[in-house]
Amino acid sequence: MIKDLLRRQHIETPSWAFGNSGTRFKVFAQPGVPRDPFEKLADAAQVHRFTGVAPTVALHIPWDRVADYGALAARAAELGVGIGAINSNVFQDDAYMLGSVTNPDPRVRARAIDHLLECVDIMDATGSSTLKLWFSDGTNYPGQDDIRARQDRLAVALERVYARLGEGQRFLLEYKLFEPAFYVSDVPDWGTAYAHCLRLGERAQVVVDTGHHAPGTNIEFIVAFLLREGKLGGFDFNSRFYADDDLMVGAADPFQLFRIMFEVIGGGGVEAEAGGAFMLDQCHNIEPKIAGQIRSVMNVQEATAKALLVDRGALSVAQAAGDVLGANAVVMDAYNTDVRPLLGQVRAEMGLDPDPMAAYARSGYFERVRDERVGGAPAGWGA
Ligand code: RM4
Ligand code: MN
Repeated sequence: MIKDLLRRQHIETPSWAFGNSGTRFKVFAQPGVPRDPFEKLADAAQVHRFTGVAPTVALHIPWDRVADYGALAARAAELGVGIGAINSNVFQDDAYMLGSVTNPDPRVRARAIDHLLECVDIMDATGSSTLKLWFSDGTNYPGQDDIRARQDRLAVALERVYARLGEGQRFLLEYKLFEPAFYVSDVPDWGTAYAHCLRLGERAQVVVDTGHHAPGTNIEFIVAFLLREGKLGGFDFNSRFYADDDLMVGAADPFQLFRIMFEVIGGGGVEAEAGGAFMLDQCHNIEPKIAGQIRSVMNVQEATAKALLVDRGALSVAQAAGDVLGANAVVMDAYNTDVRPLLGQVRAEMGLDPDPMAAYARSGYFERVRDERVGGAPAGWGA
């Protein structure tokens, strides 16, 4: 059963992870970086080739704008991957300085809504079922704008997008505590996202970006609660030491990732039918990108395998008996198990190399694209 779930696990890679990224101080250019969305798909296909569990790629619009989305989807299929969530981007135009869908200027709001609707058109053209909405909207200073009016504007925009969704489509509303807004964020936390989604209906769900909370926030509680309400649409996985660091998931706190997966499994969210999207949302600023994605996928697999190993029967008995130490020991036993041999076996049974990092390094793919991809503009933030 455990092996079966691990084989069927589905982790989505983000197209933007393959482009150059950085901080506000510097974007370091790396060799071999894709120049267009087609090359990003080729890199994402490598992650799937060596892990076997990363069959879809999320797009970011306009970074991944192409003339023919049908052709992009067809190329993905040729490469053995599919198009995952469409991520809208209403945070990089000058027009959005004071917000997008919550901007005090109705013309800016209309422009932002048009973009969100265009993203649904792209879902239609690519066969994507999921729209991910993240708004950088907010204010920097007390009094700058009316908090309640901004909520009203947000609600109107979400209604418009919700009404446009077709059969089998949904949107995920993402929250973030702060940044780029430093005083009020219009969707700062899961409660705000949840309340908006609840008003709209089943096709609106919350997405938990693990880097978007205040330090010390108990993310696994949020996961357990949203799953119970049928409102957990998925994850943007990454890890952080300080704020929204977008580091490789499981790098900063593998125990937290395990605790999250433990709640996901407990709530039935690991099964494909539950519809949760397990997406990576990361930036590999200083490490090689494809290998960074492979490592991230493996980190999620390891946390999942450990969480699957928890002896739920023994745990229930200990919990019912009020055996605090016994219950905790059941969970810690699973966490402290080295699951790497098990995952190696699973991969071998899938016809893969048990060591994806080494297999990728041996494949020569990086050297090939490094030599081939000369000229053109490397993809990155804003491209
Ligand atoms: C945002 C948010 C979105 C992601 C962008 C790149 O902070 O996490 O999900 O699409 O970054
Ligand atoms: Mn995110």
